[in-house]
Amino acid sequence: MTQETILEALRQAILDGDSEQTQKVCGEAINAKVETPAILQEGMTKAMRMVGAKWDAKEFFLPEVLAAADAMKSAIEFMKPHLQAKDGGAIGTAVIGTVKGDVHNIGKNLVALFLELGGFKVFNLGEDVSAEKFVQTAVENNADVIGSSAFVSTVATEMGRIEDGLKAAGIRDKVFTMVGGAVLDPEWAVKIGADTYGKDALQATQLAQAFVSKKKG
Ligand code: B12
Repeated sequence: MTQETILEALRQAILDGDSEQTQKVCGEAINAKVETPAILQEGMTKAMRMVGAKWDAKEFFLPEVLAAADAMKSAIEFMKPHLQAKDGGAIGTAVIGTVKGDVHNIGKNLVALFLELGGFKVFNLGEDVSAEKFVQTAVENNADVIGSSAFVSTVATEMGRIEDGLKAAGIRDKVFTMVGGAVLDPEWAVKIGADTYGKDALQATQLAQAFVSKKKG
């Protein structure tokens, strides 16, 4: 099987919401020495984008989306031990979560995984996380980067509360704040005073890496 055939099979397994088949194809991709960035980007991430498009086009409904989300979770679990974070210890500490009132976690978990692969120690706070929890975790762990994710526009205001909380804690100038999620855009980051908007997990990781390398000189 060619690399493209394997990646196509992986996307199909996720779209079918078939967790067992998803893990089987991930195993085949590893055995066939498909590069892990291709598995993550062209296989897993692209599949979930297709799920999003099918949802928007009303071709997929709740059961299909939930099954695909489960398959994606099984792919992340399967891939974790096969991924090697950069050698030489963590390059920085990142705190990431989905804001209060929002339960979407697929995109956020991909960003967490990519940050880990990019050399960060990651505190993944999960979903429905208050601004206070983001700030407290950042203070306690001397974080370099805070990434907040929102997919429902009405709750994205919680991201502005993270900015306020960081200022109140006196650490706003020590951390790099990134926001992301399907319904946001770069203007939102400007509006709430975040340092950047990240369009995907790869860009988020590159921005975070650029910040820490500048900070640590
Ligand atoms: C899957 C899904 C669900 C699943 C979530 C399962 C899960 N475990 O996450 C379920 C079915 C539970 C769900 C529920 C709801 N959903 Co929904 N959902 C989606 C869907 C179809 C796909 C989202 C997704 O996972 N995409 C795949 C990921 C991989 O791609 P991505 O989102 O682009 O993520 C990348 C980037 O955004 C970025 N990124 C993500 N986070 C971060 C963070 C940082 C810091 C950075 C830098 C980057 C970054 O990197 C990611 C990886 O590359 C979208 C539609 C869409 N087109 O996106 C709607 C969507 C997000 N949902 C929507 C809504 C309205 C809801 C509900 C309110 C529905 C309802 N009426 O009950 C509830 C929300 C409940 C709540 N309080 O949270 C709306 C939001 C609309 C809006 N403007 O607010 C959308 C856009 C659908 C629509 N067109 O109406 N949903």
